[in-house]
Amino acid sequence: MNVHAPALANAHLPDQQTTAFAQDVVADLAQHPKRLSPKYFYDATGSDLFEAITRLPEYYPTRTELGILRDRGEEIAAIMPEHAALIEFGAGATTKVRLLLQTCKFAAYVPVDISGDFLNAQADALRRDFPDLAVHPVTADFTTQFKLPDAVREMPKVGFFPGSTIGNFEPHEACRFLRSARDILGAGALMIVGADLEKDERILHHAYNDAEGVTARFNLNLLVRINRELGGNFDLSGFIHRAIYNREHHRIEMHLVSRKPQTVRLLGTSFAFRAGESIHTENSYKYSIERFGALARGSGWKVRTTWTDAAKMFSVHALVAEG
Ligand code: AVI
Repeated sequence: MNVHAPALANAHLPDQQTTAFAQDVVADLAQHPKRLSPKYFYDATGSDLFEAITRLPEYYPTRTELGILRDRGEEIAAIMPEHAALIEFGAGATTKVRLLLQTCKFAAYVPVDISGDFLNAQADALRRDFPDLAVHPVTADFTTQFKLPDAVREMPKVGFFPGSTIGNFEPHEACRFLRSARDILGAGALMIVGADLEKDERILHHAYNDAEGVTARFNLNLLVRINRELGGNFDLSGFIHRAIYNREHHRIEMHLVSRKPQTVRLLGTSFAFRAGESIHTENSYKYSIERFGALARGSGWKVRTTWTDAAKMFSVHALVAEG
């Protein structure tokens, strides 16, 4: 696991989740157009590939968001309540949260993630490095209504959802997630959310069509995973990665496009592909500051402050939960 995509991940699936994976794949490949959920990108290989993506020269979001959190550290610290609990929705690499924990003084940290083993390993490392911080990991799907630990119930709450993972939700899902986060954190809580900004389409194109082909491998790894875990027989050379910017919907779309007519079998079902037919694997929505503000307001939050980098590539929003 890694940076922040893992917010969508459930690597090392227990059996119940393998069944969900199988059901989702069979149902999604039967759709017109065919699709697959981006949450299944993040097996061990997919997580490593995503981490490699975050280091690519073309992929600006990770380093730009880190730069904002670093450069605006004092301003961010200034609006944090005292003795607060920081609740991170999805827990990937701890780079960003470590930065926040260094600049702001939190009493407790609650990382929430579906992968318990991973979470506990991260929690142990944080306890070692921040001995005054109470760390209370919660194993749960952070998009659902999970319960906060009793130990933080009386503390002021600050949510943290970096990485522009919100952009991988459909707008109605993003709204549902923000509403649920507000219900969990309570009125008056703060929430720090990272969101990728709309920008020159060429920059977006290169960020998702990198010269080294790492994003292509990341996308194709979904088929590798289906072959391995669900006994599929996808011919990897029969599909190519395609990422395009959909201007109307303000999103990068990732697809796997069949190079030829072919039939793929998995779990006793056959799926026929026409030449040029695509499997839609991911949307990555890009928000203007105004559209993100509208999303937040429509989901029970008020925008308190928005920070961007000088080139306006990425935004970090501080939201306040309405009563
Ligand atoms: C995790 N998420 C914010 C990434 C994004 O940019 O939407 C996932 C990704 N897909 C391709 N490259 C990176």
